[in-house]
Amino acid sequence: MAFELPNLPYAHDALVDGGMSKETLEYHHDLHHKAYVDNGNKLIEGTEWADKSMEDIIKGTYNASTVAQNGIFNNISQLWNHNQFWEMMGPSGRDMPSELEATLRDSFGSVDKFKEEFIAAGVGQFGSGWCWLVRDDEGGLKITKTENGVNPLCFGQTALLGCDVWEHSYYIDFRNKRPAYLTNFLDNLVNWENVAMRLANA
Ligand code: MN3
Repeated sequence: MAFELPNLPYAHDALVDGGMSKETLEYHHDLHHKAYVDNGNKLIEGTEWADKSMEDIIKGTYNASTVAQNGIFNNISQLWNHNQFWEMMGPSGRDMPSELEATLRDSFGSVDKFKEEFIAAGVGQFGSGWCWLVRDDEGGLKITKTENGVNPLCFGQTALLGCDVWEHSYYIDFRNKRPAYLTNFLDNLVNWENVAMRLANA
């Protein structure tokens, strides 16, 4: 069965107050994300992956040795990444649940330290990719960065929060200022309730 482009969980202009424009979401969701869906569907058609879950495809094609498998990985992992990304954001003005705040304090020393490390990972990712807050298989929280479409599923980790640092994610609103985009993401865009829910379900 073919994968579908999910609707955004909010209106295209819902994040404007949080610093992400309607134009960014129109390009990023309606065009970039859709292209991953369309290309991914085309590439898996008639292959062993045609009726597999996104998760199985991502784990099964990560670091594969053929160009065809790499193409499937790139598109299906980016499809999955963006499905998570929209859910991880929301209209601004919502507080971090206190349990999550306590967990971040225990893991990183303080919420500010967590933010510093997350931003440093995103800034330090050379070229296209993502930075993540993950829960590893031993239950610890850590911050990682990945290139291109690679994501925490590839390493058996649970994605709690991820930020897209491909230029298409920030060039309309922040031009070349990736650090400002990352700071704004954490301060004004993250849906912390979604992060807390992912942690509770991990
Ligand atoms: Mn993107």
